[in-house]
Amino acid sequence: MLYPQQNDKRNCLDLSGIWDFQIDPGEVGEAEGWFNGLAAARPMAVPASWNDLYDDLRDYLGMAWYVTESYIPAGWQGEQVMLRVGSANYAAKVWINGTLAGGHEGGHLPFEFDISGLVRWDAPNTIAVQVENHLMPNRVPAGNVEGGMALFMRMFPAATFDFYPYSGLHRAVQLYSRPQSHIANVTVTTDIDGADGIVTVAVEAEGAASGSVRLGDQAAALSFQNGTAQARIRVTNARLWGPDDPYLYPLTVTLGDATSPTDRYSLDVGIRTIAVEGGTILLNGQSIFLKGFGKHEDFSVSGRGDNRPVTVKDYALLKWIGANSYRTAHYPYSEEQMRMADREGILIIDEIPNVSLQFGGGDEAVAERLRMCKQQMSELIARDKNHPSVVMWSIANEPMPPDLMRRMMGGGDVPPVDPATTAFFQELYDLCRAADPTRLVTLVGVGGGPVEWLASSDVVCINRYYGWYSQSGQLDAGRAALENELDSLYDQLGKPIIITEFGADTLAGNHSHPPAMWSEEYQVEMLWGYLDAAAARPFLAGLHIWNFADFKTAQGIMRAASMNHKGVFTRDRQPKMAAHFLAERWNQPGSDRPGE
Ligand code: GCB
Repeated sequence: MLYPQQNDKRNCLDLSGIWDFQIDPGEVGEAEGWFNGLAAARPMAVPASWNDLYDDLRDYLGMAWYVTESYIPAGWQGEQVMLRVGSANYAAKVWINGTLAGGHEGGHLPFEFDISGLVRWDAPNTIAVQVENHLMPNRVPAGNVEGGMALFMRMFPAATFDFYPYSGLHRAVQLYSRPQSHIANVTVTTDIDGADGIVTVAVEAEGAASGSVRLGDQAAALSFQNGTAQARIRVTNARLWGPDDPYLYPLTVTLGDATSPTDRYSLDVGIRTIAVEGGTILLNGQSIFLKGFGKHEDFSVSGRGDNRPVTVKDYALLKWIGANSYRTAHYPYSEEQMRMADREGILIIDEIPNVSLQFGGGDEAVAERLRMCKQQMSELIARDKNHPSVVMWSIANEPMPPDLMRRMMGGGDVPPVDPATTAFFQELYDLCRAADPTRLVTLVGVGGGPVEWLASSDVVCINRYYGWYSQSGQLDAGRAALENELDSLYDQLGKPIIITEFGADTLAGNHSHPPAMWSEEYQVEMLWGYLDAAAARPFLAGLHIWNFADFKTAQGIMRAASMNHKGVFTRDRQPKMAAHFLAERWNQPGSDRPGE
């Protein structure tokens, strides 16, 4: 799905602003025609989570309605008029002037409808979106899961994941127009041949016979058959995209001939390759070490709503601290963030919200979860496939085998995991490789989780909390256990390893000598131990600290003040002591790969 854009053939109208809003706990709105207008509306910001804007909404996750009105410019008559929602968490339905346009499930990916047949030209159009975010065991991510870790964590609301289940229209709602004969899809892949870059552009179009592609100062013709065409452009002495030089070539696809084009679409192309060789990740054929964080889209007041000042600030802080990458834990981030990553040279591990998956509830329930995982994975690849920053797809974060507690305790032989669970993930690995053979695929494994689930990964990604959840308060013992496990994992799998999470809850301003848990000193010491352990192991291909910034969680005994405090920055983006230490270390070239 193409990101809407304004040019001489296409128009966009961003509906961000203050909408009418009303909760519908009895779920009567559809029968009562709330899509025509709300009887007891209060103002609501779009984009934003609704939870932190009114006292009574903090833990409200049920159904709610958003309504606004907009004229559609007269100049769009005769064009295809689309309505696009950037993110509605979790399920949504859209009405235009009282008629249902469509619905969508899954909280963090865009969806759009052709509403040409539903619009009025002589009066404002009523646009209504119904959103609900019930926590349910078969959703992805799941909530209200009985037993297991949920029993132990006792979170309120009952999320089965460690971040607040923010609800609402989290990204912009836009109207846009495109010509009847239009570019429907563009897929760009890049390769390197000696000093040259090879850029392949596959285009899907409706109602077009011919067109062209321009990349920088080169052009190639497109000739459509059954709606598809392809061009291949060789860029001599290509300037390759990477963290040190995130160079982007401007690409424009045009339909029709150059003198009277019918449609146009532009995007930026980074020429780069990503691959794995033994224990090393290769970006453009050169070894690269991923330094960075697991993040969240989270900020006070706006919740999970797209917050552009915070986006810009976060990228500035990533640069300041010397990071070159992050993982979109634990769901797809906004398209604006992916565009920033392209521009700033930040490598992305792009994850679907398949977090803390469990296999309970019977075969039908598991099949339903797999269906949702596949849908979200396909939609994510379709959305992000053209971003050079995205180097790896993550199909899951910390899925949980039924015997996880026993595995975590260790000791004794662990029986092999149920092969049906391995097959579940194999379907997702296969889906990614079929949809996008140009990127790496991973599954982010929990401590004690089955090695079988990691075996199909291109890069072994593991979350480890030695020195925090285990060996609590004992950094030396934690480090020894970490080193043992790293060596044994590499022996077994022979693939590059990224520790995608490690960290310690740290209350800013809390100091202790010698270092004790929750103090700034303990966080620094712990992170240092992991950085040193990795530096001594050439097969360690990256370190992502958990987390970039403190973030809100549900309430529970494990989370002081409903926050996860493992940030290296506070929630309002002020540095803890660890941030200064990291900035010094990560900004030294080669500091984490001695000898390179
Ligand atoms: C994890 C999860 C992450 C949590 C983190 C923690 O393993 O992947 O979502 O926030 O641990 O701090 O407990």
